[in-house]
Amino acid sequence: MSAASPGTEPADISPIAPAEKSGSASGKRVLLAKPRGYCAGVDRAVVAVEKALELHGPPVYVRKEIVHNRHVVDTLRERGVIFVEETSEVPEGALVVFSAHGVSPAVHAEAAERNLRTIDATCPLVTKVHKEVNRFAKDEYDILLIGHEGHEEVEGTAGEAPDSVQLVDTAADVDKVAVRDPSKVIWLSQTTLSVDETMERVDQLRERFPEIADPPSDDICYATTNRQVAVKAMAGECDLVLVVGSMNSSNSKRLVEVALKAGARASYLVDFASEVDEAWLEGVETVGVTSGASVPDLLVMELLDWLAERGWGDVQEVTTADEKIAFALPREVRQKRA
Ligand code: 0CH
Ligand code: SF4
Repeated sequence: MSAASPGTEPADISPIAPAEKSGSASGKRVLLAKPRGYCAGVDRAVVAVEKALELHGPPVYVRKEIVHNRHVVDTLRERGVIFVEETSEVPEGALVVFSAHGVSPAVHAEAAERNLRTIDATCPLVTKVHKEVNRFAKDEYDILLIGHEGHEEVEGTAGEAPDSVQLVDTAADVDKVAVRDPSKVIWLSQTTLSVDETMERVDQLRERFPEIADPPSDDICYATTNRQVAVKAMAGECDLVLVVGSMNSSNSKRLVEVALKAGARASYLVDFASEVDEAWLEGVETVGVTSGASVPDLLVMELLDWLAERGWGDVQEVTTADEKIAFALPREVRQKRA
């Protein structure tokens, strides 16, 4: 995996806002990670729902949260989206969008049985992992899927070939795995994991199965990797790292863990600036700020305003990558776009 040791690349640090008198004089500053926030898959999924609302009018049903972000979900709900847990809750013939995290073939089949009109907003990089599962299951491999138990993405991915896939979440799971032929084993992963922890899990798997094959290309996606590289580059200089993101967002939670491991003295996940506890700022000079891949940058700007009001107005952006990836919208909303 090419991203096994992120954090070693040089970071470009540049001021993006003039230092406030109170901030710079007191040593108070903010390091703002770049890249942060929306990835191409999230942007595509959210725009797909917005287009569905425009084209078909409310209600538009969405199975599960379109992305794991409270603000995004609440905003779309206000605009007429009805979020459901399962397609069985969607009225016959209605329009349902599948979330960015992907769904299993069983969910597609159930939607077809109920004559639902569907828009699949699964990120193409999640679909890529689904295809890998299919390919290796056909070749009779045992697939060890590293990921978080109960997470929607691994449910969808494992559902491609449930008899061939075993989930490996904790270190203890490594001992539980049983394979048919140790020379035909491959590991794949959820797209939004900690890069370093995943490689630890792979090392443990390789101790048990020395011939285990690596994925044909990285499953942890570019966005997850880049956000971890950026937070690593600044964490060592930070007394506190604030990560904007929701509690059920795997990639956002990983940013807190990565920040702490990379040397931040403290780190917290907040949905909104209003959730920051002023006590966290006691004795703090440098505050790092970043956000998960499902977080609109508006929420980060609100946090920067909140910090500026308290003396942290000197903001320097720490840039470790320039992302230019964009995905075409799902066919159903793309065709009618013009
Ligand atoms: O990080 P997770 O997978 O929990 O999801 P999110 O916060 O909605 O971020 C977008 C990732 C979507 C699928 O890879
Ligand atoms: Fe796609 Fe990665 Fe974004 Fe998930 S985090 S939606 S895999 S680009």
